[in-house]
Amino acid sequence: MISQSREHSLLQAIAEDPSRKVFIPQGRSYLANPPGMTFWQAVSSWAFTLDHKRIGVMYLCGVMSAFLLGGIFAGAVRLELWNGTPGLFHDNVQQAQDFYNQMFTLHGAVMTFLFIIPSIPAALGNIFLPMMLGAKDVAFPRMNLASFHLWCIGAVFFLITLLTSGLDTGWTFYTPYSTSTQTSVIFATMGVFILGFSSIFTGLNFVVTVNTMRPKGMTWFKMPLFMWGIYSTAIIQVLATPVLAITLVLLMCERLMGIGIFDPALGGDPVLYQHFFWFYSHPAVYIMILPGMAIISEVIPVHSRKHIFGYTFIAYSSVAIALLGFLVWGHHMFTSTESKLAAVIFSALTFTVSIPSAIKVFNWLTTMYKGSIHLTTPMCYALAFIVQFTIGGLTGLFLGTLATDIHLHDTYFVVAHFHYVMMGSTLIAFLAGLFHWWPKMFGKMYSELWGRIACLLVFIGFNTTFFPQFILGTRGMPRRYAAYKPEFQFLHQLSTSGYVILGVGFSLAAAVLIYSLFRGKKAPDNPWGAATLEWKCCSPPTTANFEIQPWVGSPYVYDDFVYDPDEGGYVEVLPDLHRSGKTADAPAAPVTH
Ligand code: HEM
Ligand SMILES: [Cu+2]
Repeated sequence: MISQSREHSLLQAIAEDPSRKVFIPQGRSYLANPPGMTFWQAVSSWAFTLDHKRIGVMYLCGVMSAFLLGGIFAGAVRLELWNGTPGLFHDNVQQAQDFYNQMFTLHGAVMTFLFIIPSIPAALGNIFLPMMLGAKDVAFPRMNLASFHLWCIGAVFFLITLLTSGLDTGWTFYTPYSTSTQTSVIFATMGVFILGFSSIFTGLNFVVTVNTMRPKGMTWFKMPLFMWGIYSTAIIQVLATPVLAITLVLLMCERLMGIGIFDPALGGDPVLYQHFFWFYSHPAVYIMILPGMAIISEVIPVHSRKHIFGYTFIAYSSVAIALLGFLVWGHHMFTSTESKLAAVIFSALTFTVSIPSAIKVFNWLTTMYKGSIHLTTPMCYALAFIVQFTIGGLTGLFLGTLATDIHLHDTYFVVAHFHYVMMGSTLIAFLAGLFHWWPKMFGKMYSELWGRIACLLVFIGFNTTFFPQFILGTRGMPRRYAAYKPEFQFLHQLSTSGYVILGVGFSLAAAVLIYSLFRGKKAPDNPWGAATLEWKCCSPPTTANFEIQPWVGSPYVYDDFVYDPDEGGYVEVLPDLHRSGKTADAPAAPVTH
C-alpha cells in the first residue's frame, strides 16, 4: 500500500515539474466515425469492423440482450412456482407442465450458450486483452469478426427454435428424450453447434495473441492475472468445445436418420451421451468461472491499492483448474450406472479442483488485508463475488461427496449450487469488470452512489432467490417439476420475491450505466490508479489504442500513481527522468519489481 508520505512527495514532485507526469496523448475515440459518413456506411463500419474494441462492444450488446431474454424466461419459471399447483398461465395441467418444461429449458440454454460462455471473454476479454499487451489488436482480427458473426447466426437459430415449437429437453439435451420429443431440437442443437465454433475462434485467437504478442518486458510472470485467466479459458475452449460439437452431430444423426448411438431401442447407450456431454460441459463450467476469477484478480488489488498477494499461485491455479477440470466430468453421473470404483475416483478428483479455487480465495482476502480498500462499485461487486463464490464452491463439495450426492442429486440443492457459481460468481464478476472498465470503454463516469445501491439490491435479491433453494433441496424438492407439496410453498415464494428484487437491481445497474453515457462526467484516463497497460491510453481509446508505446511496468505496483485533482484521476509519476530511463515514450524498460 502506498504510504501517505510517498503520496505527498509525488504530489509535490508533479506540482514542481508537471512534465514528470507520464504523458498520455489524446485522440479520436474508436466509437466515433469520421465526419461525413452516411448512415449505411456507419452501419457497415460497425458490422464489418476489424477493431477488437468495436467487436467487443457489439458482443456486449449481444450478450446483454441474451441475458434479458434468459431473464424473462427465468421470470416465467419463478412465477409458475409461486403456487404448488401448476397453472398460473394455463388452466389445463398438461399444458401448464409443457409450458414449464419449455421455460426452464429455454432459460438454461439461452443463459449458458448465448450469455455466460461468451460474456466475459468475448466482450471484456476482446476489448482489454490486446490493450493489456499494449497492442493494437488481437492476432487474427478477421477471425475475431467471424467469431462474432457466428455468434449472431447461432442466436438466429435460437430465435427460430423459439418461433417454431420451442425446446423442452433441458439445456443438457439428454437422450433418449431429445431424440423423440416433438420440439425444435434440431434448430437448437444447430445453434449450439455454431456457437461452439464462435467460442473456438475466440479461444484460438486469444491463445495465439498471448503467446506471440506480449511486448518486450512482459514475460509470462509479468502478465496481468486477467490474461492468465483468459489464457487458461482459451485452452479449454479450444480443447473441449469440439467434443460438444461432435456429440451434437451424433445426436442429430440419431434423431434425423435413426442411427443408433444413444437410444437403447436402437442398440445405443444413453449414458454414453451423458459422458460425452459432461466431458465438454464440466470443463465448460471453468470456461464460465475462470474469466470471472480473472476479473476479480484485477479489481481487488487496484481498489485495495495493494500488490496482489501470491501472484504465481493465482497464475498457476488458473492453469491447474483448467487442466484438472478435464478429469472430473464423471461427478455428474454418480447416480447413473457409474461403477463404484469410477465414482470414488471421480469424487476424489473433484476434491482436487477445490484446492486451486481455495488458493485464489485465500489470495484475494490476503491482498485486501491491510490494504486501503476503496468501496467503489466494482469493488462492491468483487466482495459480493467472494461471498457467493465461497458458498457456491463449498456446496460443490457436498455434491462431490458420494454419500451426500445420492440425496442431493437432481434436487434444488444442485440448482442453488450452480446458480451460486454461474450467476452469483461469474455474472457478478462480469458486472465488477463492466463497472471497473466502463470509464475506459466509453469515456464516461457513472454515479457511484446509485451504482452501489444497485449492487446492494443485486446482492440481496440474489441471495433471497437462491439461498432458500439449498434448504428446499435438502428437504427433497426435486428440480424440473412444475408442482410441489404445500410445505415447500413458503421457500418458493421467498425465492420468487428475491427474483423481483434482483430484477429491480439489474434494471437500476443498467440505468446507471446508460445514464452515464448521456449525462456522465468525462472519465479521466486512469480513474482508479491501476497499473496495467489498458489504463495507459486515453479514455475512450483511439482506434490504434496507443499513440505511443506504453512503458511496461509491474502490473500491481502502485507506488508511482497518485490522485491528481487537476486531472480528476490518477497520474503516473516518473521517478527520475535521468536515472531510471523510464520516459513516456521509451520502449519497455526492465521491470524491477
Ligand atoms: C468449486 C468446485 C466445484 C465443485 C466441487 C462442483 C461440484 C459439482 C457436482 C458434484 C455437481 C453434480 C451435482 C449433481 O448433479 O448431483 C455439480 C453440478 C453443477 N455445477 Fe458444480 N462444482 C464446482 C464448481 C462449479 C462452477 C465454477 C460452476 C459454473 C460456473 C459449476 C456449475 C455446475 C452446474 C451447471 C451443475 C449442474 C448441471 C446440471 O446437472 O444441470 N460448478 N457441481
Ligand atoms: Cu461438473
